[in-house]
Amino acid sequence: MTDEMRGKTVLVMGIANRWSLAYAIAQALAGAGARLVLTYQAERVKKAVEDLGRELGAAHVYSCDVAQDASIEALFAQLKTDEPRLDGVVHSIAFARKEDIERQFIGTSRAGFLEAMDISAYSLVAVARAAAPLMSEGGGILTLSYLGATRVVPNYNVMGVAKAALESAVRYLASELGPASIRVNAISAGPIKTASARAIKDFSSILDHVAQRAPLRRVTDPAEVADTALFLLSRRGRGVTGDTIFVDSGYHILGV
Ligand code: 0WD
Repeated sequence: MTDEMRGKTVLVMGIANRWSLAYAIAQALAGAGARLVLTYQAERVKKAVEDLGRELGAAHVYSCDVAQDASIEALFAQLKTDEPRLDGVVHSIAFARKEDIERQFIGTSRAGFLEAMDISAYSLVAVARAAAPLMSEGGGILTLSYLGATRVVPNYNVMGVAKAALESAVRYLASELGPASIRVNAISAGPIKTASARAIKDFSSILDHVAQRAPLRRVTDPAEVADTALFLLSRRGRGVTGDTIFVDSGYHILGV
């Protein structure tokens, strides 16, 4: 346990349950002394996230549906009163319609494409815009991506296109927010069994494949993602912005 985040306040968006990557990141941040503010998407997960918030010693737990501008506005209006200074934001949110990731990519519906882009990529832009004025002493914004952004991964489909947009948004945001000392980065995590991942057809065969082929010969542990998140959000990551860092047992370096 360190205290590199002592005195820092971090907003963590995207905990749905104990298996969420955002939960592992929140644990690492709390362990390093950060003050946490958590958000949950909807009533469905409210109680679970409030319970996890208590466990983590979070200062506040609010609702925020990033598909709704009014919900983002309400969250940041509340934060302005409760936590006038933010030092970090974790955006660990993605969504694609099941039918759109199950069928061939060429069959993606217009509405499904837009919805995946809206929630999985545009929401980072909306959240960064709302958070930046509260990051008066600079800080870090972090999102989560996946190899499917730049390579074809079976059944990832429209989500891969959304992750490509997300990684590009990271670069544009980093360029614009850099002068305010706000760094924006992504972690491209290897496949990890979470609720979102289970929605991807044949996900367990992807896990087996990675465990057999990745240079480290194992799948990614959420704690490894969390430690890199801590690095990026702390002073130790102060020279890194606009980047996508792979935490995937090295799988992405392989050709065949
Ligand atoms: O293998 C994996 N699990 C990987 C995940 C590998 C690489 C990247 N990622 C990414 C995901 O694409 C996502 O961006 O990590 C991020 C977190 O995903 P997760 O931890 O794997 O999955 P999960 O625990 O399901 O968290 C994603 C959450 C949603 O959970 P549910 O299960 O309820 O859909 O994103 C949130 C929601 O809590 N979310 C929203 N939050 C606010 N507003 C919205 C929304 N409209 N939609 C989804």
